[in-house]
Amino acid sequence: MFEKILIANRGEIALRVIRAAREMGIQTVAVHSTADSDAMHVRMADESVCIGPPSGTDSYLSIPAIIAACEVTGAQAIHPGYGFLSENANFVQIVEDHDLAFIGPTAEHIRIMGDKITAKDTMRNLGVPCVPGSDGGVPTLSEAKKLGEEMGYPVIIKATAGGGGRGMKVAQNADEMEHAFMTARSEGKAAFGNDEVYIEKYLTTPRHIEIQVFGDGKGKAVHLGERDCSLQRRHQKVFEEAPGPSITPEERDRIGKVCADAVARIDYAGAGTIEFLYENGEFYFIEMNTRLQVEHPVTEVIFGVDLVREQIRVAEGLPMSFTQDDLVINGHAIEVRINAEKLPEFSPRPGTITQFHAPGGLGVRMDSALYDGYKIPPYYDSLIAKLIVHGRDRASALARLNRALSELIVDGVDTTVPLFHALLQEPDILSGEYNIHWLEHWLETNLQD
Ligand code: MV4
Repeated sequence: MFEKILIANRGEIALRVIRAAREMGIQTVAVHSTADSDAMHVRMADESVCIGPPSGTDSYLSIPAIIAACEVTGAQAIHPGYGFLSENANFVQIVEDHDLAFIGPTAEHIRIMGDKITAKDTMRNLGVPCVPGSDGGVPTLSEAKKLGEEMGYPVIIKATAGGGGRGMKVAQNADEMEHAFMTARSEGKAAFGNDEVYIEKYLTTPRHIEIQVFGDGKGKAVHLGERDCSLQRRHQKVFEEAPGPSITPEERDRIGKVCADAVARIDYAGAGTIEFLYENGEFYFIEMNTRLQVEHPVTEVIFGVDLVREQIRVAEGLPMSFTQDDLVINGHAIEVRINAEKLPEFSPRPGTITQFHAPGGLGVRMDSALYDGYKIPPYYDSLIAKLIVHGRDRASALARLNRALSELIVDGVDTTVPLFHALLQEPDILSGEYNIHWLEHWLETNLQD
């Protein structure tokens, strides 16, 4: 059993892990940059270690500094949170080489899913439905053009090292192929040092539906349904909900079982998310994320489970504390991401919080590291709070979101809160009829002066 764990992260997700650890009687070590000396995660942890200057590269991404912090404090395991080192296979290898435990999947699983061609090939072989496209990499423009003719346009060219929307180009017709192919390649090369690309049929109006899976690393796995994360701007999610308003219980059971079986067969350990595009009643695998995700709370509240506690248990070699039959959905949950950003450009607005009041009451959860007088540093992500509401059905959750937003006070910086007040007036949001393009289109017609 772990007596002490180190959290290699900051902000609300560091608090999330500290809270789970404390409930398990595990001591916590926070790490922080010099810009985060007064941060809430430092105050809330049992101990803290300064690991470097403000830049994330020199602090939260510094592998030697984090390993040294474990050695100095005697922490036995590392929880990476999301972002930073959470999907860095090399880091996981180094952690294990130092006889420390990584609270997450193996380096090998992270590596497989980090390469999108290998991930897709692995998932297809495990029986997961994928977007039709090239089998593996497409090395030349002439092969790309041949595939375009065979598959029919539009197609999308994706960098194998990409993900989250980077190194992706759509070709609407044969004339656009050369430019799309070359651009995806050079973006892949520039951003990830890998110019390998693959091609898929381009789905024009899908929803983004992701399945939460959880494995014990020993051949057992479960699914915890889906989240609909279609409301995104520039590949940043802004509003997520569970269950997905377009998914039936039969569809959930079917795709959920496919996903749980797939990760069970590879002995996957811990939390994972299998991302799909969903169009005309069909699921098409695109990527797998081998981490706890920002939006995990909507799943936690409808299933009544603590995913971080389960991650820690599995990393200790314990079994999961539930079986598939124990996992029953209760109601509906919505998360909105409150960013310190100025609308309509969503430009980051670091600064001092002059007044903060978190909403509360039945069915309201606020995951945030804010406090009165907190100074949001300019060096990191602009997410400052996640407001999660839970209701007996979708309509109650929407009403509760409206009520909670009206209680919330964040003064001193601009935030994305006005966006959510506006979205709650939209018939398509109230009815759940949106796809991956809805928000960008709405922002163009409603927010640009
Ligand atoms: C696609 C697609 C349409 N067809 N693949 C964007 C991020 C990356 N995770 C995959 N992405 C997409 N892949 C095929 N074959 C459309 C997108 C996409 C998207 C996906 C999910 C949520 C928002 C999106 C916004 C634009 C494009």
